[in-house]
Amino acid sequence: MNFNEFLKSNIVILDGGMGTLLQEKGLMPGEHPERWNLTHPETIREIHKAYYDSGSNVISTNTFGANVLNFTEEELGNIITSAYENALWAKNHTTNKKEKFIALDIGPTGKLLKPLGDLEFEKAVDIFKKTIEIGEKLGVDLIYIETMNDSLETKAAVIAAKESTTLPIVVSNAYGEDGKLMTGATPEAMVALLEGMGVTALGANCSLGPNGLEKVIEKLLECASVPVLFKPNAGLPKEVDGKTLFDITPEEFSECVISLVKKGARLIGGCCGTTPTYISLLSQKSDNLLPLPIKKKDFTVVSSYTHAVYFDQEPILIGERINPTGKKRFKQALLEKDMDYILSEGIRQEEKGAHILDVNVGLPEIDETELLTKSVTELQAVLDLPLQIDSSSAEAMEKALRIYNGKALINSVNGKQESMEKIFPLAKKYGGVIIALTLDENGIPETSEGRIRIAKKIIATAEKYGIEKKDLIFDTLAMTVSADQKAASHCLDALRAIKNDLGCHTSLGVSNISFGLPNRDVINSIFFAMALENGLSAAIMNPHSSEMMKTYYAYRALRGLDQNHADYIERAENFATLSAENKSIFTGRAENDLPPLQKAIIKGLKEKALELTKEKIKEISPLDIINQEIIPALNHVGEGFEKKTMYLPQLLMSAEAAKCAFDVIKENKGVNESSVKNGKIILATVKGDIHDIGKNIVKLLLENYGFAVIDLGKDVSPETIADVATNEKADLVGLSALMTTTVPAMEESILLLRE
Ligand code: THG
Repeated sequence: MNFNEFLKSNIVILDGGMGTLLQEKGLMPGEHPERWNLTHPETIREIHKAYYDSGSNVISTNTFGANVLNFTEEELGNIITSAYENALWAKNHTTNKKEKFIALDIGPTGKLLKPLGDLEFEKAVDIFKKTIEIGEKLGVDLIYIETMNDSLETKAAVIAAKESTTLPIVVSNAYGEDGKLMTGATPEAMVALLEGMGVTALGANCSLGPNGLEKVIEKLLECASVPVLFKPNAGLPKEVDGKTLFDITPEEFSECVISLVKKGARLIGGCCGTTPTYISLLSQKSDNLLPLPIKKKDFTVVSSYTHAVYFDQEPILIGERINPTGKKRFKQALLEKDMDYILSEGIRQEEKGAHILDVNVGLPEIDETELLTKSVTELQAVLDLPLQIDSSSAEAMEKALRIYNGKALINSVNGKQESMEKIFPLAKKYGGVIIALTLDENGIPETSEGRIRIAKKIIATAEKYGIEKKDLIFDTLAMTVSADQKAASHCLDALRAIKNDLGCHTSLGVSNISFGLPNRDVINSIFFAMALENGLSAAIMNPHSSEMMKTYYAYRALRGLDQNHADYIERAENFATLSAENKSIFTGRAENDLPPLQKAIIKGLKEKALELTKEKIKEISPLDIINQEIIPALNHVGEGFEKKTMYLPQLLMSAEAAKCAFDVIKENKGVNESSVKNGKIILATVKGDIHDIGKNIVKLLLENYGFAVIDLGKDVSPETIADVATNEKADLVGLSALMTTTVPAMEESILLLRE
């Protein structure tokens, strides 16, 4: 039986922790656990066998950090080969008579991807590919991508797997105390992204222990249509007498995990700190349980790197402003690659209440692929709305969908064979909800019947590509009424029919309806209301139009979508002043009361921060800029981070923008370095660990707050740390590590420092 068949009707028992067991067997601080596949094969075999013996159906190879960042390609081949052989030995020697599988284990690279860190997306894909290709050739049964704490890196790993194998892909993320990934994704966002890419199963591992992850698993079960995995730690690691201990007993552990199996979790096991005893109890307790059926959910959902947007509850506003049509200034910005202009256009629409942003940067004279990719990346660095990628170039569309951090809206496919052949494979590979225009080789049918016929054809063709109806949103084409009196009626009739008869979601480029007429806002907003009444799910519109926003809030109030009319009442006072063409956030104070430089830093706009600092430095002293602008802005972001209204990516982008401001100040000879230094701090990732994300973030922030930071890098020996700390007379030493196996190296460094 293959893994997919087994998964269909069974609760799947995974294995438990590897690292903690290796420490007990003598893995030294700083030693790579993966190397033990070669140097201590018997130990690895015995651990795998112990897990199979205790009832595991799936064991994961000892390859968590087996990638080209940690090992040379030659070493890597040997390590993965022996890791597989060790797993296979255990499979052949266990007393366990159940179905058994071997998963190729893939852990995170330990680096942050651009723009947050310095790892290129495609480089990350290549790193994962090298490992997966070796595993695939050896004959593993599935790919297990685990402990991923960033959505973009997760996506890179899944792309690598999809491009190197047809094996089942199981993905597990590490969620924090706030129920989100380190870089901000909610469980709903991860389900959207991963299901969009067609993974076999998804879930959560590591982190806080079983109870801390309960809510995450419940959320995953609520929105996922694929089996859900649960593989928590035995609590959090503690260092006692040179031993790493975990505080949750096998009894408590299995009780919690089993309670979630009863709610629908299908693949269960343990992570750090769990042993064969834990797995044995899990296995026994699940033996007499029947798996709950996996229920298909019918959600139409897109996501950003932080959150999912569902199309079922409320009308969705898609901002239309990132589009050169009819906008001279925007065209100029595209030609000059003026990213700040494009980003500001995005931020302003977000502030006006758009839920999704359409991104169209197509001009005949530019390299659209390059500019679209760049725009998508940079927009996602400064705002967290899902994007609708709008391009007629298949190449640009593919590149943008590939690096998009989430599940995108795709604008658009139509009923032409050529269009469907181009777009559907992209949506299948990268995920996405597709806007489908009801036109084909014969143009736009006049009647609503004609448009519905095309919609049916699109649904049927999509199905052949494995794309479900729920991932299509139909656009029945708003054409200007100034050219055809009946244009609005035909469009709305078709819209209503598609919503009611085909049960599909709908979208319109509302503002098209008024091209060529005066006072377009009036026509647009009334048409918007008519469309909403006829079943419009989403509108591509101008969020700066007060008429449109009034219509939106009034519609929600009238249709009972606005509890106690709270949103309507909150804005009612301002409806008069919601001017159509508001001032730029940088010149006026239309948006809020923050000064421009602070705002630029908070929003993470580097160029803007640089420019504004250059201007400011002519007016006030460098120290005043730091104290009155930069530090308050950083504090603002820091508070948002604490309150969980802002996430790591925003914090990092702000820190980068602040750095740009500091660079200007440093260049200005008025300040000497020491006048802004608060103290000297040494940072290092401890021996044996290459995961330096945390360290790098702390460094950036400390530098911005005026500390002198000496960064010793990663995989640093206790001796080096102690030497530099003494020689440099440091005020403080900061140590970082990710893996449980490096906890002892942390302790060793601290002991030597104390000495
Ligand atoms: N369906 C889908 N996608 C679409 C459309 C659609 N994308 C493009 C368009 N139609 C929706 N977007 C816009 C963007 C701008 C305008 C109208 C629709 C617009 N611009 C003013 C002009 O051209 O005169 C310029 C405004 C300004 O200068 O500020 O009206 O139907 N799937």
